[in-house]
Amino acid sequence: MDRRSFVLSGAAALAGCWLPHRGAWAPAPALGRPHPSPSQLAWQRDELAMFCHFGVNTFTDREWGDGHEDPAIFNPAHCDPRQWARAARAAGFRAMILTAKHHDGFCLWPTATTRHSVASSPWRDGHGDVVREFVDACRAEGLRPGLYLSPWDRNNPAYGDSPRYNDLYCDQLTELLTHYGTIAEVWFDGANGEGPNGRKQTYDWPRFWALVRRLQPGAVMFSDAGPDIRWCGNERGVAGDPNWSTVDPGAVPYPGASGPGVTPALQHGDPAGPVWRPAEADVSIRPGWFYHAAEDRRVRSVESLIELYFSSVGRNSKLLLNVPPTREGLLHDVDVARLREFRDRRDTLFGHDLASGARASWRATGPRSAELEVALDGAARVGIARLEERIEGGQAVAGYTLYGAKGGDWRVLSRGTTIGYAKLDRLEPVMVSRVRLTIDDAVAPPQPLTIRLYSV
Ligand code: FUL
Repeated sequence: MDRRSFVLSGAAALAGCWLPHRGAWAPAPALGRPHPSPSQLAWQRDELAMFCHFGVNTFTDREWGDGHEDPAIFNPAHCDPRQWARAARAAGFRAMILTAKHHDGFCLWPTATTRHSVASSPWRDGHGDVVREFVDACRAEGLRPGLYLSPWDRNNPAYGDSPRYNDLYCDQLTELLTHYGTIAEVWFDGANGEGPNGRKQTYDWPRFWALVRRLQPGAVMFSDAGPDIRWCGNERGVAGDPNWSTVDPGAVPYPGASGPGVTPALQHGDPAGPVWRPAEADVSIRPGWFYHAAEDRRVRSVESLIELYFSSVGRNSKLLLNVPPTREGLLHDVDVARLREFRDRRDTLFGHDLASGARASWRATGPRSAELEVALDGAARVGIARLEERIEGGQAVAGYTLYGAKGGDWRVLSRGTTIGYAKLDRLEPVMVSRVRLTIDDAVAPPQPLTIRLYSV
């Protein structure tokens, strides 16, 4: 057995394997229905993560660098990842992900793999390490750190020379995953463009994934094709409805796969899918991913951020909201203020659960149906419902109806398909003293779930 198949088989035993006949990665078989691993559960419970796109593009005012940038341009005067982390924490975010390398190939840590890095920049006299400051800041503020390492590299001469570049990419992953403590999420972009020589690269995904699994067994890996977390299929922060956390791994076999079935598979998952791979919804607080001064007046409004919360967390997904540092190396005041307002608005909306402590009764009404009735402490005006399945055992609900009553007459408040970790429904505001949730359709016997109710 050569080194590579040894690594692969080791990782397969730990957490999954490559299925050559399907061209897809599958996790180790779990007992019973697909359900989240402890790392996937922790990922989902974060609900909110902040994305930080930072690098040479910040200084060139571009979105995609071409790899010819002079490292001398990277010189943030007041680089302070602690300020980023404080703003994230104050806004209720629980994780943060940094672009350690974007498509331009410039590395934000002093890598031994290339000179195209902070070590060749004037920042901190070439002795700086953004990744180090970033992970330290995350830990100081109680956030779980994640790293984005773009496979597409428009600077490195090895790109397009597939085995050589795959080795180099693995070396970069190894540096990032062995020098900086525990990493919660590794973010793989599916972009696969031409390298400096105009050649295209064939990525060795099974090898990359097995390496991450071996070096950071507790990290979740994100990409179009997981293996742990899938892309939601758009960069607008909108998860599908329905949104199953289970997938058929053959539907999106590798990152960057295209075809008519790919976007629906990413958006909706598959109720019959044998693999647990929940969707992450990434979107930027500004039009671009990188900071551009011209966009200072185009930062999303608090209403828009609340919409994103409903279309991501409220649809069984997780919101990865990009807030890009400026050329100073700080989050802009406008963005910081908006994050704070986002938190305040959520506190106002979700601060008081009218159903908390209420009497609830649950009964199965058939093999795939059930009913939950909640009696409130008197009548209350409700405007939002949050429904939650206990996903530790998997996801079951495929169709539901929520009813409310004040006296004897029940009226429909909302109808939906999937619930999963959380489903948020906006309701026509109405006075109710009792609510009833009927599970009308499910892919497995439904388990007792939770209803939270809020006024507006
Ligand atoms: C995309 C990249 O091309 C964008 O620049 C950005 O990093 C986004 C999150 O992913 O695929």
